[in-house]
Amino acid sequence: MSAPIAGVAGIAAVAVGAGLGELVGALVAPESRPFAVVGGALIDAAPSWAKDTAIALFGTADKIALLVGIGIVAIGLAFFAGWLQARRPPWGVVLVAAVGVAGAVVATTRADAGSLAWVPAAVAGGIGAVTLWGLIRMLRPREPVAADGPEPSRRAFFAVTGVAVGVGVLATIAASARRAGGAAVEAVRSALRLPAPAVAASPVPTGAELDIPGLARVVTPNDQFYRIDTAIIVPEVDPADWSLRIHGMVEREVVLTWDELLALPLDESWTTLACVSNEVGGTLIGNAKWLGYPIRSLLERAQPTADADMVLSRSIDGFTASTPLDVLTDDRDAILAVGMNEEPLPLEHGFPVRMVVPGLYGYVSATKWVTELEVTRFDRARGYWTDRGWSERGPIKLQSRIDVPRKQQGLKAGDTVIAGVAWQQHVGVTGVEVQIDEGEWMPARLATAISDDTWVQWSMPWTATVGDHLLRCRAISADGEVQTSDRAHPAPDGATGWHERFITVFE
Ligand SMILES: Nc1nc2c(c(=O)[nH]1)N[C@H]1C(S)=C(S)[C@@H](COP(=O)(O)O)O[C@H]1N2
Ligand SMILES: [Mo]
Repeated sequence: MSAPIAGVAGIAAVAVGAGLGELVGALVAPESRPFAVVGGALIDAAPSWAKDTAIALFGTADKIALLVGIGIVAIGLAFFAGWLQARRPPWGVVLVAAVGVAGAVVATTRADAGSLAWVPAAVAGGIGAVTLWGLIRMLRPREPVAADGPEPSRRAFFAVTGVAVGVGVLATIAASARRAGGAAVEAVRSALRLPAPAVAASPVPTGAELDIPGLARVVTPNDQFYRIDTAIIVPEVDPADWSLRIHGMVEREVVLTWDELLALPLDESWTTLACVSNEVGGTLIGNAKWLGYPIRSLLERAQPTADADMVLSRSIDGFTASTPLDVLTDDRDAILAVGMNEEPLPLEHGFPVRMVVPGLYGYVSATKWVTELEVTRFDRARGYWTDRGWSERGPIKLQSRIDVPRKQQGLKAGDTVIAGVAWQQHVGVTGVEVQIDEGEWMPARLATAISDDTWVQWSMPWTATVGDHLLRCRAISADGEVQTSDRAHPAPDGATGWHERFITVFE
């Protein structure tokens, strides 16, 4: 039998196995669906340069890219298993079964594994192996080959192969539909009414929103807010099941339930979140009005011991962030947030509860789906990304970005505007300067900042002349620091350098 046909048998067998594994997973152990387990394990195993590259290449579509990558590798492996089973039975079947067993083992080691975590991968491996065995057996000639047309077993082979692929595809579709249809937590979320704030945030000051087309809005709508996390499947945490445990180096352990949290006086605050992976000029940053309870007040209840210097926050899916204790206990708005722009947190932004800490990159502060605060020391515990080569501390660096004129837009000569945003959360920005064609730095007009914890818009009128131009910007902080021109990559603690943009102006 030919290698391609045996390979197709392998792909069909793996398709039906994986599809049914996904479907069974959607029914009994949604967090442990085969693709999610493999994707999650790969994300956790990936070194920091791989995260960096993935985000640089695919941005917030990095997880879709990963799943496509896993799919391609799975197809290659399946083809090989088919070929192997035809050449050296039973090794193709053994390979498929072994991958299933390995998947089942990995599934049980994931942070969010339930007692049935091993089932989806076991189903996938089992069905894949049996199907492969049967398909390759059908291809073995047992009767004399008929004179005209393909032998009957071969026709049956193609029929069964087609059915297997079809079942695999349908099961995968059914699995995703089941997830969408079974979004019970989303229903809980949309029915939820958050309490009114005890202390409301000041409204967006007049003059904070310059309203320039193409310029990032000063308040980022939730559905446009960047999303970065290691979760292949967005965790679905029912508030009724949620609790937060504060433990470790504390005088007394504190456990807080959802109802207890909502009964506390909640404050609103404006904070601009930023990702350490944001390149100069990048868009992994957004500003929102958050509603939540000061972490400081919770820590007061728990009473950290004198030698503690860090809080390791942990999410339901095992992500951890190391936040300096003094940042969580000073007067800034470091909160356990339940609301984002006057709504409950969207699921992908950490529903029901996340941390928001002004001034620190998200990877050391903004734990979504948070369930645990362990008071500890930097020399005793490390956060998720620190284990992967990023710094244990991540204060946000002074940065600015040009939003308009846009790169793609063919600009016409004449009066126009250069505009963008600048930020250094919890320090504040006092100026932005613009340089055109390597000339003198000129002060831009700074919009009114909402607060030192948020980014600020800036603009500068420009009479654009025909030809190519190089625009640059740099920010000046409230500390008097001038944004450095030194270029640094995001790893290990945030990108630096000036954002620049080449613009061609037409007549
Ligand atoms: N549970 C969990 N929380 C997390 C992460 C994660 O991977 N898992 N990523 C962090 C990082 S790196 C960033 S930049 C912010 C992003 O928050 P957002 O997706 O709401 O914008 O979440 C942080 N909180
Ligand atoms: Mo991040």
